[in-house]
This record gives sequence, structure tokens and C-alpha cells, in this order.
Amino acid sequence: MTTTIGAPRSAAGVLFLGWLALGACMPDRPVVAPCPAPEPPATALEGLVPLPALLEPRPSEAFVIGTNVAIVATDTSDTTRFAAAEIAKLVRRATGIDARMLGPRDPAPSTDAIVLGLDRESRARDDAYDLVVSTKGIALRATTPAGLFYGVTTLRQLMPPAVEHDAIVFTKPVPAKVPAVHVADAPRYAWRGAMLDVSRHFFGVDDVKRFVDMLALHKMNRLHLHLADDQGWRIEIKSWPELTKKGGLGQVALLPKEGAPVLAYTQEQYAEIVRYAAARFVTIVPEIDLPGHTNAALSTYAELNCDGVATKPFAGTETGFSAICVDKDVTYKFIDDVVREIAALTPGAYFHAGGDEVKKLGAEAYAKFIERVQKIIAAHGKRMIGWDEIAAAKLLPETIVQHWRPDASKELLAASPHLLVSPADRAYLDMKYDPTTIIGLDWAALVPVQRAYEWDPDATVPGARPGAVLGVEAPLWSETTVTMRDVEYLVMPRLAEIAEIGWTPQAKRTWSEFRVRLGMQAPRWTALGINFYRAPEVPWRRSPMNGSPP
Ligand code: TNX
Repeated sequence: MTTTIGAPRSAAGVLFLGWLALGACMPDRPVVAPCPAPEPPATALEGLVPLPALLEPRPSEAFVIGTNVAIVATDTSDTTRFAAAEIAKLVRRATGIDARMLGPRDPAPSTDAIVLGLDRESRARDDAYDLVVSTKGIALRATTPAGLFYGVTTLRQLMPPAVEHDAIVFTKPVPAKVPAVHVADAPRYAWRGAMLDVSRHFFGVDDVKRFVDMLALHKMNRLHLHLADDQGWRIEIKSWPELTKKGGLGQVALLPKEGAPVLAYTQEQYAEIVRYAAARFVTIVPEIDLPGHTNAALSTYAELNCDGVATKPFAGTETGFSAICVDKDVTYKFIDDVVREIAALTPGAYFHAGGDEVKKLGAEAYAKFIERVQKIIAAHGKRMIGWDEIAAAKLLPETIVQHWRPDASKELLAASPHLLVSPADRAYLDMKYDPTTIIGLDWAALVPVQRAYEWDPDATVPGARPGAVLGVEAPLWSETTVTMRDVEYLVMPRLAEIAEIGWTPQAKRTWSEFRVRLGMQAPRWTALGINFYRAPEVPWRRSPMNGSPP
């Protein structure tokens, strides 16, 4: 029998219809108010992104974290102590329980212990870790400090999403379950990165830290900061102080005005970002884009222009029109000063010199310039990275070419000994998801979530030398992203997809399986307050906290 609903004849009827309109359902009257299909039971193992190289679940077993739990550090290194404190934090957030903290000399409990430490003798691969969860307890061992951190991150994703929220008060302890499993894991690539363009729109220290947090949650280890472009110069250079004081006042759609706030990092703030990232095993890669994308410098210091006349500040989004004067000595003095100051603040091995989209220079002058800049960077102890245009120059053996143009010369790229791959039609986080996306660009492609996932970095440069591909990097260009909410919307979930591409063996990745694990991230990301895009292709889990409904 079917039931039809006519106009309500009573106040009760009105209330009933209002209740239906609010989305309530009636399990025993599905025709009146059908309930959404129940979510299939989830196992916490499905919460792991990136997927570990080896995962052996024991479906019916779990370790229950209860009031007796102890955390045992098997060595006295700072790394292990730090990791133990991180696990204690997870335990507290999941259960409200303060774990007993034990060291290598304390008698080891035979049950209810989370035991962790470094195993430097192991011959496992770099940054590998081994995690065993059984009914008796948890054991985590790693070959390197980063490996230990990745093991803790896996444990974090095996715990309930409540661990992401630091304001939960427990009136009594609530034991939490960690599913039994053996994970033996190591990354596919050494370079798993993202880029944030802080020039087109500026993002302050707290925003960058939030970005680092999103990387660390997915075991990514490089943050490339695009620190200077036509619209603004974002890092203090003490020997050229006007770069930020004058060249850091504007951004896209905001022409600089005297007295406006400086949109740039002081050297202390940059150092703080470097430290925050390092504590999460993320290396900062600074970029000063040269010789093009230099209008912020050219409008600030007249002498960097061939005609000695400062250009006008620029708040648009076109590219390719600016070029620093490659024929003047002062240009190389300027570059030397900038590289020296930034290199001194940057413990990481890399300096990115841009090199893209120069429409104002001939091929020969361009190559000569790149070769000269390369030497300056080497003299300051750093390894140069450049966008794929630099492949046309004579490169030093260590220089890294970052592939971004889908139509870049495959022969030149194949000849490059070190490659980072960021194909714009797959890996650019600023591409729109579909035609309805209201922010983002579409010059390379629309990049829906399945397209962002289904590609192989090793296959992007046919004929590349074996081992040449160091890894993947996903850039977020910020022409259209004004706030961190905008950034998060374009970045998530595609950042998590890039993380898995960089971490998980290619043969283990399939979209149909991945989309389920991706959907499992919704409660965690919601607890973290991340404004992620609810792609309709993904079965997002309902979240225990507010967020836009799936
Ligand atoms: C191309 S990618 C650029 C950037 C733009 C980006 C927008 C690259 C090396 N150059 O200057 O911001 O496209 O997607």
C-alpha cells in the first residue's frame, strides 16, 4: 500500500510535514519518509591515507586503550621522547586518559603498553617504520626520526577522529579501540610536496602553519613557498629593505598604498615557519622567481631595470611581461644578496630560482642567465631547482627540473638527471574541479578528484632516466584564493590524493578502493575545521561535528 500526503488538515499535520522537511526519516514507513541507506560498517583501517606499502589487518581483534595504558620509549633520543609525547596526546584526546610514561630502564609491562623507538641498525629503507597492533598492545619501530613520525601519524589515523579536536573534556575515561594490524611501510618517493603561492595573495604565519599541518597529516615532506612574483615580495631582505617595505604592500586586486600594512614575513617569522615545518619533518623550499615574475622588485628598485626606470606596481594576473635586467652587474649583486640571506635562514638543501614564463628574453640570454644564477646558488651551498623551462640551459649535475607544462619538451626533460613532477593538468591545485567551481583557474584542465588521483609520476616523462623522478609536488597558485578557506577548498581533498601518489606503490592504487578511504577522512577533516570540497564522486562519511553536509 502506498501512502499519499495531501494538504495538512491539522496543526499536527503541519508539524509532521515540518519534521519531514527537516530531513527526519521513518525506518518502518519508508514510503512516507525514506531513510538514507545505512553507511556500511567502517573499519578504522579504512581511514589510512596514504595507503601503507604493506597492511595486514586482523579484522576481529583490537587493542583497547584503557586506564592502565603505558607508553614505553625504548631509547633516550629526543626523537623518541617527542614521538612518545605525541602518542600521549593522542591517547588523552581519544580517551581522556593520561598514560604512564616509561623509559628504557623501567620494568616493561607485558600488556597494555605502547612501545616505541628507533632501530638504527635496521636495513629497512629510509623513513621506513613497522607498526604492530595486537590485543596486548602496540609496538612501533622506525629507521629514522621521520619514519617514527610517520608511524605515529599512521597510529593517529587509526584512532577516532576525536583525536583531532583539542578541546574535548572527558568527565570520565572512555576506552578507545585501535584495530589489530601489522603495517610495514616506507614512502615510494623521497619528495612529496606542495607549493603555496604567497605572492599573488599573501598568507600569514598561522595560515602557513595550517598548511604544514595538512601536509604532515598525509606524510608529505616538502613545502615550497613561492615568495616573490609580480604582485608582491614576501620575505624581508635586510640588504635590500625596500623589497618588502614597498614591494610587499600590494597583491592581486590591491595596488600598494603608502602606509598600508606590509604583507610579508620578517626574517624571524620565516625562521618560525621553518622551525614549525621541521618539527613535522617538512622541509621548506624557498622560491624567488627569476628572471621573469619580478615586477615587485622592478617597481621597488629602479636600478634592476635595463632603462633604470622603476616599473609601475602590478595588481593583475597576467604573466610573462616582466624581466630583471640580465646585462647589469647590479642584478647579480642583488641575486647574490637575496640568495645569501634566504639560504642562511633555510636549513633545507634547496633553493628554487623559478625560471618560468619569460617572454621578454631571447633563448640565449635566458640560458646564460640561468647558468649564472645556478652558480650563485651553488656558492651559497644550495641545490638549484627551476621550472621546466630551465631544461634548455646547461645545468649543473645536481640541479632539479620541475616539470609543469603539459606540452614541455619531453626530450629535454628526459635528458634531465633530476626531476620533480607537477603536471599542471593533474597536479595543479588551483585548477577548478568542474565548470561550476567559483574559484580557481582552468587553463591547463578541469581537475576533478578522480583525474587528480589516476596518474603515475614515473610515466609523465617517457624515457626519463631510471630514478630521475625524485617525487611529486602539487602547486597552489593563489590568483583567485583570497582567504585560507579558499585555499583549503581547492587543496582538499586533492592534496591527500597527491600524498598517496607520492607514498603508495603504484600497483596498490585504484580509484574504486581509494574513494572509500578518502570518504573516511570527512569526520577527521571536519574535526580539524578544514573547508574541504565535498566532491560528489566520493562517499563522504557523516561527521560527528558540524561541517557543510556532504
Ligand atoms: C603558470 S606554473 C605559472 C604561474 C601561474 C599559474 C597559474 C608556473 C611555473 N607559472 O605563474 O600562477 O600558471 O595556474
